Amino acid sequence: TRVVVLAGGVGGSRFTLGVRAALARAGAPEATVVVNTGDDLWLSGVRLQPDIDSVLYALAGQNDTERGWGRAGDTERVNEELQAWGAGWPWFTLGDLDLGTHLARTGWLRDGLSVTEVVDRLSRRWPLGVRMLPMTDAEVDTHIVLTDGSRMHFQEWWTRHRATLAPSAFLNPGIEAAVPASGVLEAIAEADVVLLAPSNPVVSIGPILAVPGIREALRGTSARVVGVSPVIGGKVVRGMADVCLAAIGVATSAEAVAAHYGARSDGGVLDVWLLAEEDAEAAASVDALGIRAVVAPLWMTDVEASAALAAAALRA
Ligand code: GDP
Ligand code: FO1
Ligand code: CA
Repeated sequence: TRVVVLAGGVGGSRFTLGVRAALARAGAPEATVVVNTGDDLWLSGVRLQPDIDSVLYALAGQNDTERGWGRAGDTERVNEELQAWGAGWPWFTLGDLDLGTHLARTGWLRDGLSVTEVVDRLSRRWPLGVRMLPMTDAEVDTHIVLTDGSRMHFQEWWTRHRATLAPSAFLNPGIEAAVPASGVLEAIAEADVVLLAPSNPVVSIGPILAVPGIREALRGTSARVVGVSPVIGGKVVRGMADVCLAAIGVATSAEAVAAHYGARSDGGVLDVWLLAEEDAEAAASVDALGIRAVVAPLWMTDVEASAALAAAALRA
């Protein structure tokens, strides 16, 4: 089975760990993971790729599982110096080990490597057991437009303001002219299954689908496209995705997110939608959208649970 996963950071990496385990047990080839780069930013002269790094560190077993971002056991000596200089953002921490990644990445970018080549280099240090691709090589950082018309980078809105300022729109400037990273369209076209991780539908999966060509590739592939709900029992499991959903007029329910992605038979991207036992009563209305609803345990509490979820998605 050739598998492609579309993923954001935390939900995306937990799910990808499960996919890796499930495929290894089945003796299937490594999955290709297409990661959101809308969270990326320049800060203190270095390029950060939070979702890429979350997936990288999680697959390498190097992630800080408590915080949900950055490296396990990291220290903040350089960050203290940056703060003393008044550089960077006082509400955004750059860990020492994490900064090593950013410096390596920024150096390679300045040497002229593409983002795809940089992600490939970052993938070589630890055996990840998946092929990781950025969604695009273009810089299309997500910006938030507030209801008063002012605008800020996604990271300022998310990390500094904890998504408490009401958004009116999410923009990825330049994305209309962006192209998918090398290998993305081919992987989708040649896949047997494409999995939409239970990631933030608006700011993680949204930017991936907004790269011209990716939505069309999902619509055209002979693979089954299977999505996993990030909403369980009418709540997002972790984080502030409900604020993002509300801003684009989508209710925080498994059914509404499925409708937002839409049925492939009806101009959308999904063939199958996995929803939690807690949401089983919504299965009939998901089926009515033209999307086959499959009830599964969606809690990714540990790798075993994630692997069971991934196996259910692959069976579906
Ligand atoms: P981020 O980039 O770090 O925000 O992470 P993602 O976009 O990949 O994923 C965030 C989403 O993951 C949130 O909206 C959560 O609802 C979802 N999520 C986190 N843990 C779980 C879980 O155990 N099960 C499911 N179904 N969704 C989860
Ligand atoms: N999130 C925080 O809440 N505070 C931070 O200081 C912070 C630093 C940081 C540094 C590198 C990185 O890759 C991620 C970091 N994050 C931090 C997480 C990140 O801002 C967001 O949670 C994600 O982009 C949303 O997916
Ligand atoms: Ca993210």
